[in-house]
Amino acid sequence: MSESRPIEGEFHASGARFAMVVARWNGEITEKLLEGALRALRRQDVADDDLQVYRVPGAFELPLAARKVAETGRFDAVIVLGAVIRGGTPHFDYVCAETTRGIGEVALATGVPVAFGVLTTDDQEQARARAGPGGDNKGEEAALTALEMVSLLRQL
Ligand code: INI
Repeated sequence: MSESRPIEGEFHASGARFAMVVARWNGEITEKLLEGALRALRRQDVADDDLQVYRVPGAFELPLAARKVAETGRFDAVIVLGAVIRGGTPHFDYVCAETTRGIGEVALATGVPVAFGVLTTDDQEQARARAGPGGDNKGEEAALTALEMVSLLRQL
C-alpha cells in the first residue's frame, strides 16, 4: 500500500448522469434546494442532458423512488431533496427517521451513491436559511457530495 497519495473524489466526473428526487411537501423550500443542486452541477460542467428531476409527494416517499431510480442503472448518483419541518406534523420524528434510514439503505443496497439533501428543522425560518441563493444551500452541498462520490467510486 502506498502512503504517498490519498485517493479521493473531485468535484468533477465527466459524462456522469445525475437524478434528483424532490419532495413536493414544503415546496417553497424544496424548489430552492433543487435550484441549489442544479446550480452546483451546472457550475461543475454537468450538461443539462445528464440531469433528470423526479418529484414525489413527501419526504417519506423519497427512499422508494430513489431506489427505483437507482435501479434503472441510468444514473451515476441520486440526490434526494426534501424538507421536514417540526410543527408541520405530529409525526415529524417518524418521517425524519424513516426517510433517513431508507435513504441510507438505498445507497448500500444498490451501490449507487445517494446524497442526502433533506432538511429536518424546527421551523420555516431555519429551513429557509439552509435553502438560500448563495453557498448556504443544502441542495448545493448534496449535489457536490454526489459529484465527489461518483469521482471517488470511479477510482475504486
Ligand atoms: N413530508 C415532508 O416532506 N415534509 C413534512 O414536513 C411533512 N409533514 O410535515 O408531515 C411531510 N409529510 C408527508 C409524508 O412525507 C408523506 O408524504 C405522507 O405521510 C404520505 O406517505
